[in-house]
Amino acid sequence: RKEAVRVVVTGAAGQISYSLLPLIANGAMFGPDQDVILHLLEVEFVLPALQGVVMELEDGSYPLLKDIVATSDANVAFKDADFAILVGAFPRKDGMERADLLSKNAGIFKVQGQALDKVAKKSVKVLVVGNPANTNCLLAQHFAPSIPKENFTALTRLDHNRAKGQVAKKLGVSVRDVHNVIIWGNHSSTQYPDTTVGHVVVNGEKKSIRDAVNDNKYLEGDFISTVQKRGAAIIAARKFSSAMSAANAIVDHIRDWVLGTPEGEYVSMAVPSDGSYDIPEGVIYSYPVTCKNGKYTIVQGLTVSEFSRGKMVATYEELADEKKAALEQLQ
Ligand code: NAX
Repeated sequence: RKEAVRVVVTGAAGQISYSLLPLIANGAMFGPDQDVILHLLEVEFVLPALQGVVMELEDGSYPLLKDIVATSDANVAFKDADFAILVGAFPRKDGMERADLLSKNAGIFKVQGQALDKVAKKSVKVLVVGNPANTNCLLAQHFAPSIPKENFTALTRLDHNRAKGQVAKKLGVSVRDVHNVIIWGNHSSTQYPDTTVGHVVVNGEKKSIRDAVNDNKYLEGDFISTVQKRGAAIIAARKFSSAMSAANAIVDHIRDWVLGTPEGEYVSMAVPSDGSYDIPEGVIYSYPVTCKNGKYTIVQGLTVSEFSRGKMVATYEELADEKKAALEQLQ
């Protein structure tokens, strides 16, 4: 049997984790022959509730779940971690200033970055989910200089899956038939869901999404805003933010990163910008990627229209502003 992987989940008693932990324990993330050890991190006053989650995991009788560590100490949680899924973050409260939110989160991701640096495996793969996810990821990376920069990623797969879902619904096809939608930039309302590259396969025939939908006004208007505002629509309907779909997207992100993407298939991951598509280095930016052998590669050479360029730059500028504000909070 392969050695068990140690998977840290922060915010482990929260609502996303409640949907996520059973998926990790049942093999959806790493496959049916990979044992896992869950390291659950929570703030101290939530530890009693976390014990309830631990009991439920024990009662789940998951054959792949080898052990559980539950703690409020980051240096215990991140010890020897192979994967770190950072879900816990300080939530935005009514009337809270943006600077306040950035400052509260900067504190959290500084501590967790330092703990990763100190005690995690140097090969640890990090996925930040807690908002503002891209900038929180940048902070964790900043405070973990001994871990390769490219190991730090943030979640835009939920946005990617939402975009796919909207195209499928519009065309009355399965999401299985929709390929290579792209999310560029920030996991925020400035993200750019791009359908200029993707295609659909309908009745065995391959067509660009543009041709199949045949309504550019929709694809450059309502489609984009529906995806951008989907999170808010779910909060309005459910009174809680998306959790089931977020957990599912987290599994998709890590599974594809580790086990690879199907030939020719692009997925969206927020990763350190490297100058690709003229987005300057130094932010965590969502790009189309393919994955193989545990590594992601940014898809190169796609044609970018003027419309796309404007949106890609706007979401970059928001990330550059967030970075500046977050770094100021730390001084
Ligand atoms: P919950 O409020 O249900 O859970 C968060 C948990 O994190 C709480 O139990 C809290 O005690 C814990 N926590 C807070 N600070 C912590 C710390 N320093 N260390 C460890 N645990 C800590 O939120 P939930 O609905 O689970 O959402 C979690 C985060 O995901 C939020 O920031 C949310 O905005 C973000 N999301 C990001 C998405 C993405 O696509 N990137 C989509 C879903 C979600 O909105």
